[in-house]
Amino acid sequence: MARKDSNASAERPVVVASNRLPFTFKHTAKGLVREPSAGGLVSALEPVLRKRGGTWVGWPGIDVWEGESIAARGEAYRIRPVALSETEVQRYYHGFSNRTLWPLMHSLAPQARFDARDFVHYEEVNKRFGAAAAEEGEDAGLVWIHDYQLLLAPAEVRKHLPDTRLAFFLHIPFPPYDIFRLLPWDRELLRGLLACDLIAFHVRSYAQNFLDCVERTLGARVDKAEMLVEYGDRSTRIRALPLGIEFERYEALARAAPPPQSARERVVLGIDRLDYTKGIPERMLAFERLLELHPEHREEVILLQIAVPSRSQVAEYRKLKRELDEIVGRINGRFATAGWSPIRYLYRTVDQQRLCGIYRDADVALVTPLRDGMNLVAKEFVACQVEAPGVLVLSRLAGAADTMREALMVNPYDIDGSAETLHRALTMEEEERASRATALRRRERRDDLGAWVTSFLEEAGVERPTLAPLQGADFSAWLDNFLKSYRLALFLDYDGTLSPLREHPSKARLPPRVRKALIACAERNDVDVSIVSGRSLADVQKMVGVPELTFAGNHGLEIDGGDIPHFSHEDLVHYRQRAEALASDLERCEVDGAWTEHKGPTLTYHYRAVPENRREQLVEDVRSNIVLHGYQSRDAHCAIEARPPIGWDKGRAVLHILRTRYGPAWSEEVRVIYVGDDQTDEDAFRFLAGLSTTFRVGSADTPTAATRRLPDVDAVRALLEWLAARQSKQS
Ligand code: ADQ
Repeated sequence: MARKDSNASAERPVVVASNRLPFTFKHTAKGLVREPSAGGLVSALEPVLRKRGGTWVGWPGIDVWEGESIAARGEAYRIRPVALSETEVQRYYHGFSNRTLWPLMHSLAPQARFDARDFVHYEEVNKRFGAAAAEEGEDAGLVWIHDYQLLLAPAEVRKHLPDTRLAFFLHIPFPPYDIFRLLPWDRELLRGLLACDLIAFHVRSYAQNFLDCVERTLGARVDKAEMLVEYGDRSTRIRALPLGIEFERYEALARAAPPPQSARERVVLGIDRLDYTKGIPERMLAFERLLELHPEHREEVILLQIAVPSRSQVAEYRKLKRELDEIVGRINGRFATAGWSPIRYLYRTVDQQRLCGIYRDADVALVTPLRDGMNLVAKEFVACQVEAPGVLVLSRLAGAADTMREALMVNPYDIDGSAETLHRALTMEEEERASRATALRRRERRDDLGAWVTSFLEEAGVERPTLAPLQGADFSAWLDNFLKSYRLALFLDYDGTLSPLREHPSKARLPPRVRKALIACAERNDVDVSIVSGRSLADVQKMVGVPELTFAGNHGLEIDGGDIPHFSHEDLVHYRQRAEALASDLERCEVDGAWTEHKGPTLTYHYRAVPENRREQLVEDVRSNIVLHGYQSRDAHCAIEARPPIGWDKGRAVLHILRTRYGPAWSEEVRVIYVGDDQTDEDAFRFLAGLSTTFRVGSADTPTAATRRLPDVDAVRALLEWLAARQSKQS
């Protein structure tokens, strides 16, 4: 059993962030009235917040407050409203959340709309949610973010709170890779989530889809057996934690509900938000088919469909409403008799007490979503079976089908099959009904909402996950097929890649084991090693100390080594003098802890040892000085590079080496691997995309064009050792 972590102590406050606050607000004659939301999740999380203290961050639904968090009246926790502008409601909420993510995550791709303007607002609002949660979460033991509206918020929280425990629960399905990759922003969303320590889904197949997506889309390292992901320097635990309901409350409400008014007809029940994922038209068609195939049910059975109005601002929902009105009219017109109409359709919400009575008295619950994260209606129906047991007919495409095995399963797209299953449910003997209901009820009572909260908090509280260190098998899986028996051109950055970053560049010595692995690679007759660095050529040659390699210094402006003629970019001559003038200006900007590194045509201003609060102004001054001298400034790790505005970078330097050494058809001769940790390596990653395998080392915070990430210098060493020892057909 993994150990608990003190950072995530059960005593410390919790911050919950969800799209909506746990209240609804109404403007009335008496002013603003606040009513608690009835949702099950709210009742499950409130006790945790009351016990541990903390804050609920969310959108109040209407324009209530700006900014400041306020204590919720009568509550032991605070609420922090996040205000949304009208445009944000349209684009973040109705747009990206409900028109893009909702259909796509439910694998209903043709319904999804992709609009970059929606995504811009989604990003913006997520940042605001993340920043608010981080502000509230400074002393928190856990920040817990909910659902698809906030997929990017974790990355923002992580920026501000690098050590706080951060967990996420997705209430809807996570689709297979082939669907998720339709999203133009798939990488961004996955990266946003991977800032978490724990990401939980309702069922295992969603967790597996997610693992598959991060592996194939981001090149993250995945341990499928342990359900762990490593992405750069961060690891995330992935879990399936099926949500439960407040079983005993539903059961008690069902017992207390008034008896049915008349027992004239048997009832097949459908209860949903009016949503195209819920398969309501399919359900009605299956009921129609039942009446065709088994006329004995005519005038005996009705379909009672109660649909809560939902998202009527989205066109697809209004279309569905019209479609249902039409289907109900047609079926009722076709079968109704003087005293009986087959479908009773109510377009409204029903209070919980009444709802539980309806659940109790129904003979069959027909739950037929085309896709559903979990589906709580199935569970609520089961909890309310306190008298003659009814039968649950459940779509195999609902998350609930994973555990509610005793239900009669249907494929909602198979109308005939659903009709036959419905017939079976309506004609099932009491003994079988009772056996199935007992088993279902036992499980839902045990795995109720409280049990879910407990297991989520337990999973969120265990020590940060770590994957086993990278091994030969990982590299084999990634590279065997790529390398085959080709010659390998291996390009490596120096600082932060081969050698850990240090306060001062002169201290960044090459670790002896890395040098040994480098030499072993270079000694192979099918590997050519090049070091590509921002240091000056002489400096990087000295630091590496393996003269037989090829070196590209000053981001490739100077190249030397091996069989390649010495290269110095022809435009450099124009910049020697200017570099000196810039150097003396930069030296004038030096404050305590800052210094300027002279690298011939380029310069680097280092500020690693400058206190955080002095950096912003300093960086601005340095940048404008660089630009004044006609140089380009580029951010590096606690440093600013000044480079002459020559159209040359690490990518072009790599191309120069490849063409010079192997000729214009180099891509047919060699396989290329490039490993780097820096923003300047991104030039090479972009240039080599599709032509090579590239690795970005270190923090997962910055986006990368690299194929994969490696956590640190040790992982780079492991890669070099594997490359050196690899069996190649040639050798
Ligand atoms: P929803 O899509 O909203 O939730 P569901 O799980 O079925 O779907 O929950 C619906 C809730 O609304 C139930 O509690 C139900 O009682 C209530 N409800 C439905 N119709 C009603 C009516 N006419 N009157 C009153 N109440 C009504 C999302 C995901 C689900 C996931 C939940 C929780 O889509 O798959 O199960 O979150 O994670």
